[in-house]
Amino acid sequence: MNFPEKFLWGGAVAANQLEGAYNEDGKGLSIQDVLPHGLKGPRTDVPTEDNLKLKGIDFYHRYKEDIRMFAEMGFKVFRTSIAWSRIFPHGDEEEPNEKGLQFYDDLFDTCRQYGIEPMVTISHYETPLYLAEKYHGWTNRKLIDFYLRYAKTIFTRYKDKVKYWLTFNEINSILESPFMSGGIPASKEELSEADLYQAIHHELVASALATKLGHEINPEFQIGCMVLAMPIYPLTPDPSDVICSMEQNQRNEMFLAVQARGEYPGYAKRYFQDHRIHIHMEDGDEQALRNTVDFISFSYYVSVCATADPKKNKRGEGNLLGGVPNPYLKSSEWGWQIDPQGLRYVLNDFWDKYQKPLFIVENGLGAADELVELPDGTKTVNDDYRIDYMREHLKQVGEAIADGVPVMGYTSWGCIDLVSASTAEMRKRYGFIYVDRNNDGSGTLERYRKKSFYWYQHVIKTNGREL
Ligand code: BGP
Repeated sequence: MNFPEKFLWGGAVAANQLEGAYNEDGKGLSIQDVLPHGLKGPRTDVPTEDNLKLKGIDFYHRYKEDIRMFAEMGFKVFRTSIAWSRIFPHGDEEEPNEKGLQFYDDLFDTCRQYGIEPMVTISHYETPLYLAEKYHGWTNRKLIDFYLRYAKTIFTRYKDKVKYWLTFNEINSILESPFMSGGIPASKEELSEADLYQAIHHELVASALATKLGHEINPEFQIGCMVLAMPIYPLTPDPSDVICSMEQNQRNEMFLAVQARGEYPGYAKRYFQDHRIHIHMEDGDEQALRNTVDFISFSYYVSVCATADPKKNKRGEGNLLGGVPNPYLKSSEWGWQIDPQGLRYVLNDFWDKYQKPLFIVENGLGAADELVELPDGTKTVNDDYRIDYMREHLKQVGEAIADGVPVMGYTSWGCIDLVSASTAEMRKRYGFIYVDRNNDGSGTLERYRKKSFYWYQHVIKTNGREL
């Protein structure tokens, strides 16, 4: 496989899923601190002990050791998020929390020491809880100002340390999870489509204005959008299924179209009209949206199908969006269907439509690993299944590059084991590094190199020539 010379190999995480230290050094509560069971269970009023994220994998205190291990694998880039509530504990303060800023100074300095380029997600499912409770999250236009104040603070502070920025993690997942994704304290069923799309509009304006602001602060910044990419294939060649899949794809992809092209596409305007959705726009919003991103980043785990036939329209497991299972594909232990070729498809599709460089910022296999002891006493995980998964996906990235798609890099999800987002458990592991922590909260937090650690190290060393 021929990967470009400067290809950015690395791994990705999110603050709330690994840092822990949920109330240290002035950090405020985030929505994750009251979601002990992820999307699968109810919210609590206050943080409760069964919430594994409160301690995470204690990255807040152990990041130096962890980054050293990433460097040992040869990472060129490390994607993490800044926990918004470390910088602005409530979200609406005038002044930031210095101790929170200091933590990320140290973290980025450590990355740079090892020649690892940090990539920062500004908002990764961790809106300050106060903004959710007091302002009803992104349904409130005031969130645009709070977000921009936060963005300005971190852009200015880290302008010489961070070059790559992503505005919102999986921005389109708000369609399914308004609370986790948009800080809106309501379920999908409770929220009207008018309020949902108003919140989306606020996020899109915020993302565009942050892109503009970032470029003013440092013209060298590379600022990307981040979407959940999930091709929706027609379940059969019946033209009604084809149109059904087209419309469902458009619903997810509208976010990308606005951020990459700078305006709402025709199909979105039609959708708003047909569904009597009136988005309240203020003067200057349309102009603001024209600040398009420098590149497109996305997560890719699954593909699904769509059908116009109500009898066959049965939703399967998998990812935050989801759809009808594909009869040709196998699933992971958590029911997520595995489709390496779908990644080549997405890369080609996005490049053809938007003509912006692409970055795969999440991909990987969540599996229950078994820690075993080798004769020499060291412990490891023989995760050949993870290696197979990643090899097959990387082959397809190579195919897309051969198709002429400009791919900037690849950061595998959860490069070190962390708490899962949808189910908030430790048992579902993605890492090259095993962390001794279990669903019941027990464990020493020791780190162990899995077999995939050495495999990925070799992939990076050979720049993907040997997978
Ligand atoms: C994406 C999120 C991540 C992440 C990943 C895996 O949707 O951006 O935060 O966790 O999916 O999902 P899970 O942790 O539920 O297995």
